[in-house]
Amino acid sequence: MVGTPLNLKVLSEKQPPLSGGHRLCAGCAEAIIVKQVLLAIDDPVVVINGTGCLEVSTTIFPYTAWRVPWIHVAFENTAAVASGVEAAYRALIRRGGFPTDRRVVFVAFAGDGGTYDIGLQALSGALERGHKFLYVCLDNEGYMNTGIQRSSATPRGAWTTTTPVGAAMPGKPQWRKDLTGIIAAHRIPYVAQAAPSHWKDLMSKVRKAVAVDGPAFLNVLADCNRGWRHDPALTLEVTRMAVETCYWPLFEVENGEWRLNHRPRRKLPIIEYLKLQGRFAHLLRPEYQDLVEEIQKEVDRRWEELLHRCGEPAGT
Ligand SMILES: Cc1ncc(C[n+]2csc(CCOP(=O)(O)OP(=O)(O)O)c2C)c(N)n1
Repeated sequence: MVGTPLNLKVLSEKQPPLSGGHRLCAGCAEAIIVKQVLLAIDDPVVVINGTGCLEVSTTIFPYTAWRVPWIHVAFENTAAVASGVEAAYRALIRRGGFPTDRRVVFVAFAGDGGTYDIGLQALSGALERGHKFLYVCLDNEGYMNTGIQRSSATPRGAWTTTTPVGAAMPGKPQWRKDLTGIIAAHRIPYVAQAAPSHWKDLMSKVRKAVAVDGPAFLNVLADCNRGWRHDPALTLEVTRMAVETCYWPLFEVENGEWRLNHRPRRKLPIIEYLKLQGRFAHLLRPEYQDLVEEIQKEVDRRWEELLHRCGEPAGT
């Protein structure tokens, strides 16, 4: 992939797209991911940002932390607005009213609430119409900005304020939605799953995503220490454990071809991931051991399915 080399020396010399002084929580993965995504792109960028933590924390009136053009849109229509902006850009070029020496890249950011749930229809439509933009889902597995409510991305067994832990409920009763699989079923040119702990993998995926001629989608695990209940210093450690337990595998689907990007040398048991986070603290108690076993089985089942799709030998 052409462009600035993806090494730390060169990247540290580039100006970050978000200035210091934004109001995202200490240790928030969203700030890390936004920097990784935008620093991977050398062309001019326009950001389309659905409502959520990223938007409210970076643009507290009358200030903004964005150093790139940025548009805020409603919760439900991030992809529809990205389509409109991209279509307007193409129309301007057709009329000869826009310089074409450097192309503009359109990047949409939205949370899992805005993507898995409420913005899914707009996203599906934009992908089917073939607009050329990169959509990044910042998947922190809940509606965090409004106080840690469950979403369809929240994993089974997780505590949230709307899936409490008690006699009636062991945290969220349902399995999480496989959004990356749903997006891959749209047969767009590029779909991938990434994590900020594996920054080079993530940034290489961004490079591929913005190079394709059509829509691209990245689902990125976005640790939220407020909602996941852990020390803010552990963001990347928790994220790495999500990858090493195969809870959050790193893979890509390029023109329909599935490829695994990281195979842990030793697949760790899911409890290693669960025990780092207060939202799963109850699962360490003896009465929830059956649920932990069920979660392990589901992780294994999804991992084996992925290995099969990627043409990899079966796991252990
Ligand atoms: C149509 C609509 N419903 C509800 C809200 C209130 N609201 C604002 S942000 C938010 C949560 C966003 O969750 P998510 O998309 O997962 O992003 P996060 O804040 O977790 O990054 C909600 C429910 C809204 N702004 N618009």
